[in-house]
Amino acid sequence: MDLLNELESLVPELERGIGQAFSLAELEELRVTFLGRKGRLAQIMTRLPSLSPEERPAVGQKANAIKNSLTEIFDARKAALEAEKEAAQLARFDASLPGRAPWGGSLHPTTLVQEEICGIFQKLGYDIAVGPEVENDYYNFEALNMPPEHPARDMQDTLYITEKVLMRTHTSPMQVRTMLARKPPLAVVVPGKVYRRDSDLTHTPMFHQVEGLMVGENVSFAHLRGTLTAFLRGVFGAKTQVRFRPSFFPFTEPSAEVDISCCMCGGKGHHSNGEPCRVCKTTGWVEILGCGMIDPAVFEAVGYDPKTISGFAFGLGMERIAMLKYGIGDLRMFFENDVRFLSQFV
Ligand code: 2U9
Repeated sequence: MDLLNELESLVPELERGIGQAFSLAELEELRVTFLGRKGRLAQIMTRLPSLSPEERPAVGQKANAIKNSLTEIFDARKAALEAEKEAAQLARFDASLPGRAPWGGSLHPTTLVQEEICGIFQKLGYDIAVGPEVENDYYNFEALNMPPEHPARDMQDTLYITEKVLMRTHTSPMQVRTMLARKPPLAVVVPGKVYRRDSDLTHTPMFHQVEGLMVGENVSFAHLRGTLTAFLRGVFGAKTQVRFRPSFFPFTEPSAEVDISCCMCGGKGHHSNGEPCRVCKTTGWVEILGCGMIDPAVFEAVGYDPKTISGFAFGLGMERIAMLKYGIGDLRMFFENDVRFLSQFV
């Protein structure tokens, strides 16, 4: 019987074809040729009606068996080809290679300096306070012994919002707020952003300050010197030399500016190869902060009695500290957020 023979011949034919199918795509082509809707098996089955009713059941059963055989052969080859493909991929995979580390973030140098400075003062018993960047004229100037028309207001070119509302030019207004809210003795440091109408290679309209004050009975200039010397040695190393020069600020009297021995050349003014030090301009010293004894007029503004209460205050720019500590030569680096720069601080 022709149909039965034809059906049976499909199995060896597929086996021959499969022996030459080396890819999953070729295998799929074969599957369509043999088992597809218009494939070899389907075509043979279209002739089933030409058989006599007695012959049909046997041919039908045979067709089913052949279909199962074809499917089995096909599935086995498919599994083998897939296993080969995976083995080839694994052969290219080197499990001994180091893994790709996930990209880690890092803290901005200003943040690092802020955390270090605040940490040192916290250990000395100071509280941390933060306040508004948009301030009233009163807290930023008037309470700090700078009445309207005071020439000291020209020292800081201010970003005004209205006549009486401005971007704070220092963090001092928060210290005024703290003194108004509390009674002495108190010791606080105030870190944060400050704003000035100033923009060139060494000045940005926004920068970061930390200011601090200690207020109580019998707080003296000796306490100021001891505190700031310990603080600066904490940041720049125990061998750091510290010197105080007379200066002027409207809110402190007497006032001083503080220099440290240059951390780039070790205070020598020159590097070991004889090159002149650019950071201290060969002087061996760099200016690092301003300070002084709080002016009696400031105590009066916050309702403290300057006859029984005294205190010291200091202020510094954090970008400047970070530049000296990390040897950063250009202030603009702090504000560009270039990841190649930022990722160096871990
Ligand atoms: C109150 C009273 C006094 C804070 C002080 C300085 C000296 C000072 C500058 C350093 C570099 C600002 O960032 S900078 O440009 N600051 O020199 N600051 S005394 O004195 C105060 C603060 C608050 C109530």
